[in-house]
Order: sequence, then structure tokens, then C-alpha cells
Amino acid sequence: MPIVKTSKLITIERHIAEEGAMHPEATGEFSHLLRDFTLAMRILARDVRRAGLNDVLGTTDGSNVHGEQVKRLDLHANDIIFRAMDHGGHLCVMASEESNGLIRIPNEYRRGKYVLVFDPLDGSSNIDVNVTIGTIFSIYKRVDPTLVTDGELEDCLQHGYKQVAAGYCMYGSSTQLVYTSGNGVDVFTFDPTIGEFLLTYEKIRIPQRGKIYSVNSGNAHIWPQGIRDYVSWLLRPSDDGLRPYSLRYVGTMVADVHRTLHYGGIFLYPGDARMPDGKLRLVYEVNPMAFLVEQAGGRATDGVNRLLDVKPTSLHQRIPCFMGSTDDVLDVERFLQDALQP
Ligand code: P6P
Repeated sequence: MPIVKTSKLITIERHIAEEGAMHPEATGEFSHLLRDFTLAMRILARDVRRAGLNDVLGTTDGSNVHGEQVKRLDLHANDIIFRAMDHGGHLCVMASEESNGLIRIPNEYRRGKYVLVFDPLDGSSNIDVNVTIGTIFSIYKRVDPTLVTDGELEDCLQHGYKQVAAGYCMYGSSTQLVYTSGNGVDVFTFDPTIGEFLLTYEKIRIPQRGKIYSVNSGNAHIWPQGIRDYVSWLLRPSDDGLRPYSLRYVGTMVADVHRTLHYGGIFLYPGDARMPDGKLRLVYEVNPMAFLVEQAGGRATDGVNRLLDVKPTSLHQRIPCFMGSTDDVLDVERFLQDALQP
């Protein structure tokens, strides 16, 4: 089994402090940054749970930079994260799916050496029907850590392999924070009776191959030929019993990737005739998830290139993504390559 359940009673703060101690040069600033972020996650865990009672469901009149209707809980989550993170003195800049441009640190607060990019509430289309949603985040060091000025766009457009930490908080049947700082993937489950995130799974290892594929099949008619060939192959029974695969698709990236991390298989959002670069955003959705998948021993590419090696060129750029069990991602890459052969 790829999941190492633990009986150790360790809070996420203790875990972060212990990881910090592994880096003699650590100043504790990173630990304090993550402590502030987990406060925002605690508040959102409470608010998402009570959304139906607090009349925060429903949509605003506005739409975000992507032209998507913005749910009120989206804006609330964006605001909570900003207010938890703007004054700690650890960040020089933030960026969010819900912000057109950079989120500046208010003038009265010190600028730190870290950068936070996040999707405050991923899966917002599922908010009103009580389906799992989540927050995705990624932390970088600023390009020039000697500076104490405002962070710039380039600080938010670094290669994914430069992430110092990434994770997501999933508001599902329980609230779980899945996190990596480059030392494997650990899962912390929120215990609302004590207000703590407790370590529940250590060093998740994704299976080499799974039996589940996760994609929006409603786009099949506009997929590239290689994807159509791949999915048809997955559904053809094989003599070794490895196929057919099962389809599981929540429509919330956090939930679909979380299941893939635990059970293996592949999550894919390919480019298609309508959206050649796919739908998911490289900077604050795909890169954090790619970091987690690789840290769990999986593979994450755009069909050709390692996602963490792709240089972002704009905050909200989209990118095709294929991530999960190594053998499954290699399979889809082969079908994409074969479809290009004359
Ligand atoms: P589709 C949610 O809106 C999201 O950004 C991701 O969480 C999810 O994987 C994807 O979009 C779902 O998109 O086109 O299948 O509804």
C-alpha cells in the first residue's frame, strides 16, 4: 500500500518546525509563513462547512479574469488568505486566480523573501452542491532574496522546480492539508475539536500504475487524436487484466489529484480544439500539483515536457496537464507521440 498511516501525534506546526530544523540556515521565517497560512485554512475549513447555513452560497454579479462567474465563497476565501498573509513580513508579493494582477503587500508592512501564489477555492462550480472543493498554494523564494522591495511579476513566474513548498487543503468529508517542501508528501487531517491539523499519512507513494483515469469526457469530440486513441485503449479489456480502467471525475482538481495520489492512475486535462492549452492554470494549479505528484514518486508533463521545467510567461496561462502514476503518464505520452507519426 502506498499510504503510510501514522500513529504519531504531530501537528502541522510541529512537523514544519522539525523540517525547518533539518536546514541549519533556516531562520524560522518559512515556518512562520506556513503557520499563518494554516490559520487561513482553519478559517476556510470552518466557513466552507457552514457555507450552506451562512448564506454565502450563490454567485456574485462579477466574473473573474477568466470570465468565469465568481462564487461569493471564492471572494471570501481570497480575502481570508490575503488578510492572514499580508502583514506577517514573510512575503514580497502574492498572486491569485481571483486577482487580475499582482497582490501587493500593504505599505505599512515589511516585505519578506517569499512569494505566495494560490487558487483560493478550486472547484468553485461544485460549491453549491456540496461537492469537495479546495485551496491550492505554492511558495517560492523571490528571485533576488537580498531585496526588501515589492515583489515583481517575474517572482511569480518562476519555473515550477523552484517551488520551496506546495500543497492543497481539501474541504471534503474531512478537511485535509496535503503538503510538500521537497521532502515527500504528508497529509494532515483537521480535527475541529482541537483546531489542529494532525499528521495522518506520511510520505505518500503513488503506485507505479493505477486502474483509474480522470478526465472530462464531455470534451472527447474535440480531443486530439492521440487522446482519443489513448482513452479507447484504456477501455479495451487486456489479457493481463490491467485494462479496462475505470473513469472517476469529480470536476475539482484537488479531489481528482488527491484520489490519484492515493490510488494511482492518471489525471488529465488535455488541450483540445476549443482550448488548445487546456483549462488548468500553470502557475497556481498545475505547478503545485505537479510538485506534489513528483514528490510522491509520480510523473507530471504537458504531454511532452516535464511541467516543472516549463517557464511560465503569464500569471494565468493555461497548460495541458497529464499527471499521476509514472507508467500511466508514459502511456499517454506514447499515444500522443504515435498520433503525430505520418
Ligand atoms: P471542467 C474547477 O473549475 C477547475 O478549475 C478544476 O478544479 C477542475 O479540474 C476543472 O476546472 C474542471 O473543468 O471543464 O471539467 O468542468
